[in-house]
Amino acid sequence: MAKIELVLGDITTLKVDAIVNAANNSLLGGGGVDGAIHRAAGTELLDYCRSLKGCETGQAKITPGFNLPCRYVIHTVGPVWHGGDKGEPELLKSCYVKSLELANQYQLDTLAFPAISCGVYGYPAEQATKICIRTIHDKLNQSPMSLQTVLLVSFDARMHQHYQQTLTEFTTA
Ligand code: AR6
Repeated sequence: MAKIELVLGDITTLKVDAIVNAANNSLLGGGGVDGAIHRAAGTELLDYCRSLKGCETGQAKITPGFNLPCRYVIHTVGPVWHGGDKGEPELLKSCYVKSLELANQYQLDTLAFPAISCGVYGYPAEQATKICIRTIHDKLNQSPMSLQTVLLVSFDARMHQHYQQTLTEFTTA
């Protein structure tokens, strides 16, 4: 049975099969985790991303990791938070589902997610972590998946605490 683990740190340093990027629709880089991934991967990633012609919100596309220690980067585009009644929960869920499906398609063992939409895009952390953990748990249980370990990576202690609380609530419910 695949496991979900929480990590506090920089996702670009992880030696996993793939890391997920919280990108924007252009897939041509930006700030936050997207900027960190492009800086660490090198300009080859940007060149490759140009050929992908962007990505819809809630969808995901895969690229090599180039200079990163991971083999692949799965780029997904989270929703911008507009109060929660503009389809944000469904779109955020879709980011996790599509990323997991790509990982399975590539027969990956280990995948690391940042807190998609929880930075610049303003998704409330408590609500986002619930969607994240529920979706990953259900997906890992529903279908045969190659994935053995899914890491949920937080860049700061506050986000990490949200994940810890949500995971505890989820496993004791
Ligand atoms: N490792 C792990 N997590 C990180 C890292 C890192 N190196 N750096 C930041 N985070 P954000 P979004 C956390 O803003 O909200 C970009 O400009 C961060 O603390 O990166 O989906 C894109 O191009 C937060 O908890 O992504 C888009 O335009 C989480 O990653 C836009 O931001 C997500 O924050 C996407 O916004």
